[in-house]
Amino acid sequence: MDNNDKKTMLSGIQPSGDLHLGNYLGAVKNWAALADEFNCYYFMADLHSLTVRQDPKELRRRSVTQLAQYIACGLDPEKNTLFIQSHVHEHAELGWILNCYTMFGELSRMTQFKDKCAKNADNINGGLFTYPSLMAADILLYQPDYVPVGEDQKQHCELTRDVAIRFNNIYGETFKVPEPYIPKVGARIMSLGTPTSKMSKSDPQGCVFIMDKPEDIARKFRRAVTDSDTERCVHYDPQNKPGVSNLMSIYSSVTGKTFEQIEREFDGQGYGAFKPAVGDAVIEAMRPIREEAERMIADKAYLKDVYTEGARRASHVAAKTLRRVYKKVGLVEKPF
Ligand code: ATP
Ligand code: LTN
Repeated sequence: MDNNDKKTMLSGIQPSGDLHLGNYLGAVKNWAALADEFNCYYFMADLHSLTVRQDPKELRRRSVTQLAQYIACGLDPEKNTLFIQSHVHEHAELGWILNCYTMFGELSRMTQFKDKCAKNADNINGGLFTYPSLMAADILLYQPDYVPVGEDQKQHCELTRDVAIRFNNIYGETFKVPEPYIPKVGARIMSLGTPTSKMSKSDPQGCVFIMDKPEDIARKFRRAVTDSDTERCVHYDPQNKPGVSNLMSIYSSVTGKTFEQIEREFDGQGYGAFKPAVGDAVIEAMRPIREEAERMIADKAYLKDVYTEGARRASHVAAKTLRRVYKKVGLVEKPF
């Protein structure tokens, strides 16, 4: 049960593929460090994944393997509430209500919607458009203070705040208005192939998955696109040297070294030495995570226990908020 003296954190990731380095460095790694200080809720956003066509068997499998990856990345199920979004039906129900308080114009402005339309031109469905209302529901059900996400989700978090404020203005204080919580380093890990676009599972060549074998990680870093400047020195300048700056962010995130320390370490060595060094550091950081995740994926009963207990705890909180909302908007109380 929640400790009322602590603030609350909540976040989710779609189980539409294995977790990648962007998800890890921009999100999950930072979540693990918050468990003692906050009441934390993290979920597999399986309902969100349906906005893009999924193979049903794969989606089911990935929702559970993502849980194993969360735990392997350091999310202790004793300290965090870990659950599958669709197990808590209040998400879909509040999502509908909030759809009615989210404006067409607001939804039309979402960058992720525009990006996904471009990538899925043959399936621009209503769910893709109203995705942010469901995300607002995911968040507001738990009254969190902070929503830890990567930079790309900031716009959705801001829309959530606007919807919460709009609802509170009409019906009186109902939702806590949450803040996005974005890490300083790692908030936007870029593709190793196209360092001007974010690392994303839809671009497997530029994307390092936490379950990748060491030799695959090494190859992806060796082939990482660097910059065409003539000096070829390891220097942080995201405007003019996006490739090497991205590698520096990754190296800094996995080793804890500052950009100045990295520049000194590779002074006079050029990109040829830097790229494999980043690959090696990532391999070592990912090794224990991959091994632990593989071990847990084999233990289905354990994972089931974790998501069962998670859904039980999450439902308790979500049901309370939804009851208040139903009452405020004028729905008749359910008699049984
Ligand atoms: P898609 O491939 O569909 O764009 P994704 O790989 O971006 O998906 P999400 O489920 O959208 O994955 O993101 C999960 C979390 O990881 C979010 O908090 C998001 O901000 C963060 N995240 C995703 N990609 C990156 C990235 N390249 N750098 C930093 N954080 C990221
Ligand atoms: N939209 C997010 C995933 C997501 C989420 C959430 C994140 C769904 N619901 C609630 C934080 C809080 C994404 O695409 N990364």
